[in-house]
Amino acid sequence: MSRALLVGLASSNRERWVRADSLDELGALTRTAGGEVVEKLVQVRDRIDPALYFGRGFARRLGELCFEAAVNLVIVDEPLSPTQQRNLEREVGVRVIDRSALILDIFAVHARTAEARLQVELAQLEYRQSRLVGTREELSRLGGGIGTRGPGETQLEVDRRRIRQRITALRRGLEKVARERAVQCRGRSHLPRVALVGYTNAGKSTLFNRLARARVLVSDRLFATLDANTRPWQIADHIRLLLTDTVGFIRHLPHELIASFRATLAEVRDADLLLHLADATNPRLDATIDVVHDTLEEVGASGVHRQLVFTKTDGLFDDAGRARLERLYSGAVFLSALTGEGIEDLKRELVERIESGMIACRFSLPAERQDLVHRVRRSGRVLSEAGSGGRVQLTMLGFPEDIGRVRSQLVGFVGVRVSDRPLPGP
Ligand SMILES: Nc1nc2c(ncn2[C@@H]2O[C@H](COP(=O)(O)OP(=O)(O)OP(=O)(O)O)[C@@H](O)[C@H]2O)c(=O)[nH]1
Ligand SMILES: [Mg+2]
Repeated sequence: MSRALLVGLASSNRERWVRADSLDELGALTRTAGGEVVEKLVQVRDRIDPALYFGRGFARRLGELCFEAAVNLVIVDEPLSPTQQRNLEREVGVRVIDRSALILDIFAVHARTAEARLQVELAQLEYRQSRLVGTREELSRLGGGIGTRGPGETQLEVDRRRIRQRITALRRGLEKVARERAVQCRGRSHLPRVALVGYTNAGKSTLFNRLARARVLVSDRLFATLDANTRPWQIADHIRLLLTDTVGFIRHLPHELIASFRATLAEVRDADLLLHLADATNPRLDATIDVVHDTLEEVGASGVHRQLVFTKTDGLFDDAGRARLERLYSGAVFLSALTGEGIEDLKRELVERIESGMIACRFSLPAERQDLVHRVRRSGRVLSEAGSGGRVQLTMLGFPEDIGRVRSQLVGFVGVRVSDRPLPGP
């Protein structure tokens, strides 16, 4: 069991509180990884020490604290350079890791599907490879001495080559998985795709389960979901869509992870609409929203339409908090996946958005051809239906693909008339 000391740097006294919040989150990450948080400390210092990250006096105090409190792991809240990490370890006397390494560790433990495992391994190797740079002598496990001198491959070079080979193999494996996924998706490609995105623990999987009647893992631990799950969702009689639940984001999500999760995140990039879920009870709510925006940009999904959805409203106890959010984020939907409050609002919003991309079409058919009438009815939503003089008039609203398909099927049938009709109202 790791007994951990969590530390961060604040550039001023004012920034101290921001850092304290961030350390709380680091604490949640630590517990998720199975560690115990012994103490949290912030140093206020106006600049980062290039060699040691913290000031020397502070680092020495950390060492004493580790000894006194039997701490065996120090976790720094921000990314450390390899040099800073090594120097700190020497100064403190216990293992030192940064936020990125901790997140990578959680991903490694939580990865369940074959694809997620490959992606995590790739990210870890790339992280490690970046740490191998410039540490020539130290990583040479053979050390110096007779038999190791002269030209020839050093241990570091062997390590580097092995890592490179494994990275190439992993990339190939992942490309294969991505190709297979693309083939699977082709069959249902014309359905609208809606993806749930958001900060880790925002409640994405809980809402996904409720909407798509799925049973993916929900947990209070961070990064419970590391893969993408897609299910059809019949949101209304005439609208079926594909709903995707996927991996959450966090502050300082290592770039290596974002890069290696490209295939999983393709579901986000290729979506027609993103539902950005934000936990309304999170004390760092605004910061989490910004982080999600930044990460979506990094993922290449900043161009996809977005709808902000505040979750866990059952935990909002004061009206002022909600009023502030309504003012600040107009157009957002509020819901609780636990009580079901607001779910209908979300559905209405989604149906409206989806219908705005649909087209209307008027069909006139001989009444005795009920088979054709049936076929037309199934192509979308019936806006109006009337019968007179042995004929049936149907006005349909549907996806261009579905309406187009039924139109081409009806061509050539005697007595069938089709005409386009503009959508009613704005
Ligand atoms: N009170 C309350 N808790 C909720 C609600 N929705 C989700 N939760 C809880 O929030 C925690 C996280 O839920 P998840 O659905 O796993 O969150 P997630 O966004 O999928 O998280 P990751 O997959 O880890 O990124 C769980 O303990 C849920 O029970 C809600 O509407 N109200
Ligand atoms: Mg989840």
